[in-house]
Order: sequence, then structure tokens, then C-alpha cells
Amino acid sequence: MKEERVYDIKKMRRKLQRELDEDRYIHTLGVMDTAACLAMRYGAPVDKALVAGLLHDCAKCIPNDKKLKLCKKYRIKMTPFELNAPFLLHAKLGAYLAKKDYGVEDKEILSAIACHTTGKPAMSLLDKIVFLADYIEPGRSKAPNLAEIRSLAFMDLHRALIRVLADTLEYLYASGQPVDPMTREVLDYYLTEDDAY
Ligand code: DGI
Ligand code: FE
Ligand code: FE
Repeated sequence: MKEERVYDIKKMRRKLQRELDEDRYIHTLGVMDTAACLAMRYGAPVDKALVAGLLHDCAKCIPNDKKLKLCKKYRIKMTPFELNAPFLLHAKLGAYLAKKDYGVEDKEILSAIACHTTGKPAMSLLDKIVFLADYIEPGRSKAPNLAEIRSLAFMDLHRALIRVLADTLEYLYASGQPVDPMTREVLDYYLTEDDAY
């Protein structure tokens, strides 16, 4: 008997491919597969990791002015920082569209999509998996120490998370980009939180 699947990944993929440019779509497939592997490693639901990984950047290719318009239209809460750095909104808007356009109701999946760019304090296992998968998927090549972080991600999720948060912050400071207070807050949270697994 064929196993019944709650999520029609094939259908989601077809729709998503029309919304993204080719590179973003390929990145998305990399995040989907990597998130599934991390879910297998750490005992998270593999189907949720697949869907969250697949849809995490579904709002990425919407022009920034349209991102702002849509967030206003859908009454998505924006911070003052996000109003000035609307590219960050692809995470929150992506979660909204995952529900509206792709029929995803699951709160855990929507949360993982919503926080995938900055992270947030007290992330769930699935949040962490998608956050890390986004950074280490096989198509990524720019971040320093990628080989080390990739292997760390499969050995110690917590340490890998801190490493990615710290490296991202360092990169933002070094390249003179404004830092969302949330990005700083999340690293502080995980540096002081013992029970972060
Ligand atoms: O959408 P992706 O490119 O796959 O990945 P992402 O959603 O993690 O976005 C990555 C970019 O977001 C990366 O260049 C770092 C940046 N980012 C994360 N936190 C902040 C930030 N950029 C700014 N300006 N400020 C932040 O606090
Ligand atoms: Fe993203
Ligand atoms: Fe991404």
C-alpha cells in the first residue's frame, strides 16, 4: 500500500519553481535535502524539515518594495529595522505565503521559515535545523570555515548554531552592514543559555 503523505512536495516544488530564479530554486533544494538529513540525525520530523527547507525562501525573489507592500497588506508586524532592511522580511512574509499559497498550516514549519534569517531566542529543534541547513547546504561556498561547520552541524547542533550566529555577525560587522538587534540578541541568548538543546 502506498504510504499516505500529508504534504505534496512535488506540487509545492512545481509552484515554487515558478516563483524563484534558477539559483534560488537550486539553493532551496539544497536546503530541503540538508534539513532532511539533519532531521534524521537529530530525530526531528523529516517531512516537516523537507517542507520548511523547501519553502524557507519562497518570498525571496519578490522585489523589496513589494515585500513591504505585501507585509502591510497582510498586517505582518515589522520592526523599525526591517522597515529599513526589507530583504529581511522574506522570512516572515515567506511563512505567511507558505500558509496562504502552499497550504501549510503546521505552526512548527511556519516558525522555522519565519525565523530562518536572524534566528530567534529559544528556537525549536526544527527552527535550528532549517537555520543551519540554510547556511551549510551543498551549494553554498562563500562563508569561511564551511567544511568545519558542515561537519560540526552533524556532531553538535548547539555548537554549530553558535558558530554560525557568531560568524554571521562578524561578517556583517566586517562588511559594514547594519545589524538587526535580533541577530545580536540571539547570539547572546545562546552564549548564556546552558539548556539550549
Ligand atoms: O536567503 P538566504 O540568502 O538563503 O539566507 P538568509 O535568509 O540567511 O539571508 C542571508 C543574509 O542575511 C546574509 O547575508 C546575512 C544576512 N543577515 C542576517 N542577519 C542580518 C543580516 N543582514 C543584515 N543587514 N542584518 C542582520 O542583522
Ligand atoms: Fe533566506
Ligand atoms: Fe536560504
